[in-house]
Amino acid sequence: MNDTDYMKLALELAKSTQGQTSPNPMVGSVVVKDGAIVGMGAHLKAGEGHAEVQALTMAGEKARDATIYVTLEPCSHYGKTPPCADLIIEKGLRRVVVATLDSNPAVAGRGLTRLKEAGIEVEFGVCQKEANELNEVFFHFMKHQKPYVTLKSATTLDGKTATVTGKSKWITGEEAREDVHRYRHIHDAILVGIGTVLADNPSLTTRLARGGKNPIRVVLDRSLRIPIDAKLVQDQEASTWILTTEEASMEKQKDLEEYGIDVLRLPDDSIETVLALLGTKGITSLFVEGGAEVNGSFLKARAVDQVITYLAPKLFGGKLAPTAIGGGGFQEVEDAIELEIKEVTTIGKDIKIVSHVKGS
Ligand code: AOF
Ligand code: ZN
Repeated sequence: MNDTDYMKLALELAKSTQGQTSPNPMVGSVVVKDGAIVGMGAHLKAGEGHAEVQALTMAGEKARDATIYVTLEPCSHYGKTPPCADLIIEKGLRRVVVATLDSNPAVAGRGLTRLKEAGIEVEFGVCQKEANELNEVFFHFMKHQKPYVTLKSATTLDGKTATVTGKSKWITGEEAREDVHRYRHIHDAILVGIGTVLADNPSLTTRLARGGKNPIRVVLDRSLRIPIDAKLVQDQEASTWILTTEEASMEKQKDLEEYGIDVLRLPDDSIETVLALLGTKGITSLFVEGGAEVNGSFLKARAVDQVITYLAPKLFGGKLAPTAIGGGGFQEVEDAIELEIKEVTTIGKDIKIVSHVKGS
């Protein structure tokens, strides 16, 4: 095993915590002494020990003169937990191998500096690309203070989300629908427009065989049209935030609040305002499940970072059958949102395409 092998192991440990560390990054760590692994660990949950703390606790006295591999620069600040750089110094490690920098302004290179100043050998950049990809959401949030936005759609091969008569159950198969639930699990929040609530009465929870975390459910509803008997209001399955405007009735707001729903009034319901609000509330990742109008607003606002498209081998046809992204659209070809395809896979009988918006 060389440096890259150990770092890959640390990356695997980190990856396995996807969906449970927010707003913190996923971080893994391995401690190696005389060619043997003496400790390993991952950061499991915000507020709990960092990856280095877990791995060093396992290593105990063996940490002295050992090498520690960490997928993210060890922290140098007091957050909910004390600085990992200090712990590494105190435990007497000889060498620290780090994949990438922590862009948290409270750290941002200071962790590495502190280790070097203590005379510890620091190796930087092993598996850096993989480490950056792993925590894309965290880095995005640190940079913009706004959630990383993933827009999901499921359509027929001719791009339809329903037939001309509005029938949409089901377009994609079971496997693809289960994949959507995995995305719900790893997101802080899921967002739909009031049109979708009125049309589908969705529950927007995570339903996976082995359980999973429900994202906070966010509904854009500028005049509080949501029915009190909607599942989102009644089921008490997850936190639900309804983003509305001053035009909404106070009385309706009170009715909703009695069910534990958070009604948040915004000066306007532009996507920019919505994302800024979600950012201040610590939402690092947002899964947008439409419908077409809301998807269109996100597109127009150029507020999408990742697009997940499921394509079912079916054709609905029909000029008036809806497509995934509505709204006004762009006038010019040059205005198009340019995507870079990252992954094309088959999932059950369907095709899944993961693409990233260029430059986001
Ligand atoms: C590490 N190792 O495993 C993680 C780090 O509130 P705290 O104390 O948990 O600090 C959270 C910040 O610490 C987080 O924003 C990020 O900068 C860093 N996360 N650092 O050395 C870890 N999870
Ligand atoms: Zn730390």
